[in-house]
Amino acid sequence: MERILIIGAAGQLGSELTFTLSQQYGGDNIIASDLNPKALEKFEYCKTAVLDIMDQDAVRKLIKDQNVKQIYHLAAVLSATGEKNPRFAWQLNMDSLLFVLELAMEFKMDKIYWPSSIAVFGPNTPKINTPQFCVKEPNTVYGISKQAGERWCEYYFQKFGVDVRSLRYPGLIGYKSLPGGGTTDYAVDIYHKAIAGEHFDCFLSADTALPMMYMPDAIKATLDLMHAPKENVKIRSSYNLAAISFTPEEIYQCIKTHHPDFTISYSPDFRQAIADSWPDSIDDTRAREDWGWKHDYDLKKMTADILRNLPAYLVNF
Ligand code: NAD
Ligand code: AKB
Repeated sequence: MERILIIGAAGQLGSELTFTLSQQYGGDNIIASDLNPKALEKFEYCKTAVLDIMDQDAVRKLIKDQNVKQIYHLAAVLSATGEKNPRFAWQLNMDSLLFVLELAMEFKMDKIYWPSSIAVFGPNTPKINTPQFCVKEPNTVYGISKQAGERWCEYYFQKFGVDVRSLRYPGLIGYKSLPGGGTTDYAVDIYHKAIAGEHFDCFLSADTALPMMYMPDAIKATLDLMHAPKENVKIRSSYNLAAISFTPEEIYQCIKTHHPDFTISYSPDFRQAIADSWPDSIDDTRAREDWGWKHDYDLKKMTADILRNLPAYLVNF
């Protein structure tokens, strides 16, 4: 039996991607792995493994023992946390990707998935409808690691034929796990505050527009890309991907239509500079043309869905 390994499965993206992969391939064929043993308890429907991606012997052993043929490598330090310990962020984000790409060659893997981010863009990038190919010059360690990672993915594809696929996600918004240290994560936290009946103090200014996406759309995009015929995946660095763009004030006003007493204040901190260096909106024409990407959720539909479903999840946090 050929298996799929998810590294960093217990995070925001992995928690939901692992569930859908288990539905598609059967839980016996999916191994959810993470550094955090406690967080793996939620995966009762698939195999699990406590695994540090930096422990090369342990990763090799698991791949061999379990006949792993696909890897979704999600473990990373995100933008805001990365700035607190840049050398560690570089080491984890870069060394782990290069290791996974080497493993793909060593074990003749079918496919690898590795997410990039809008953090590859920087202050000199066109801000509106940012094109697929343009000046990048990221100025966070997270963005630098994602840009370098994209170059390595394309290199391993062209030089060694590794079938590695990637998306430049915008800020991902889900309600099934807690924020993981990103600049866009205010848009996750704000729903928790609204449901709890608490005031929300936003670390970005009211008018900071950023590209965002609801998690079900992100899962759909990821699996559409991974299931696309190889010849349709024409970009081997990473695809621009877009759904919605909004500001903190716009998401607040949308939540307020459900919770009229909800209040907000704005206290921009170091994350404001990170957000200011990123695009307001993204042109994802290539993803739409090459493998048929289409998003389902706008701000209104996403907000209604989160506010309807989050209360039932809160007992698990
Ligand atoms: P997250 O921080 O929520 O989850 C990361 C997971 O990796 C955590 O469960 C953590 O325990 C695990 N991990 C950390 N170090 C590890 C190690 N050494 N070995 C094994 N596991 C380790 O992150 P996320 O939001 O789920 O993001 C997943 C991926 O998607 C990342 O590569 C991130 O850069 C990318 N991405 C996320 C977003 C977003 O908005 N969430 C946007 C763009 C790109
Ligand atoms: C972050 O804010 O760091 C992430 C991302 C956009 O990559 N959510």
